[in-house]
Amino acid sequence: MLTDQQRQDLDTLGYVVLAHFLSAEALREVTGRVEELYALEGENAGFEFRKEPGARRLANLVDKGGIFEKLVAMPPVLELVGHVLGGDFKLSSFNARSTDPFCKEAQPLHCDTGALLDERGYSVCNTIWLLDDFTAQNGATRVIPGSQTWKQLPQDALADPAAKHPQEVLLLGPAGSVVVMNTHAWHGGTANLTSTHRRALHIFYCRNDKPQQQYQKKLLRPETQAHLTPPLRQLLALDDPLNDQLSSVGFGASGFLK
Ligand SMILES: O=C(O)CCC(=O)C(=O)O
Repeated sequence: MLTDQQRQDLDTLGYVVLAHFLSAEALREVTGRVEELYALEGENAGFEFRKEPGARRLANLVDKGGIFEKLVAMPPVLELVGHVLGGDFKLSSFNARSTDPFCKEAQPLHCDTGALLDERGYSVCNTIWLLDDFTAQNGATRVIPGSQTWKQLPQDALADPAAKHPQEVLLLGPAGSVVVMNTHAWHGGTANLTSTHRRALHIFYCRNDKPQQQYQKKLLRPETQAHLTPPLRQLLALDDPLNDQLSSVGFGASGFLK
């Protein structure tokens, strides 16, 4: 059950931090699989979505391990996402992002998929799963609290969206925590001043009337699709004709944002 404080934080700040959400064992399993995938995929890692200078990326994670199928459908997280998006949402994409050691560049502030609050309300909500402690030195995500209501994109409002912003707050917390964030709020990764990677998962949800950032039906192998439970098929919009129409056109037949 959502607490009043969580509701209020999502409504006013735009985010909630669930500290130590994953057990130590689950965190080890997830981190182990993520490192295995970085090693296996090598130069190709992230190709289903995009590559990014200064960071390692993985994409299409529902297809890459049973542990990830569990993470997309965690009831306490879905309840918080549902508070932002209403009852009517689906998985948009599932990625990993790991800021490189000594990566000097902060990401520009952005809203996910460039989406603005519309007449139906909010349409995008991301969840950031901390696989390492997020500290003030290692590239923690920054967010401008309250900016989810501004109906303006940072690239249109700021001379330099990559510059430090006077209202920015760093999302800090121990490994195993999850941040649920209304990603109409301006946010982005920051520079990593340390000698180790800063690793995270991004499980991203969107309202059902929007295209998926990664078209699950196209990206998931048939053998993965065959064993998914009906609730998971629904969350991934595998049997939703509206999603087929939106996602194959919205982000291209290959299923990822160009
Ligand atoms: O990994 C992070 O700290 C945030 C990344 C992000 O916002 C993005 O890649 O769109």
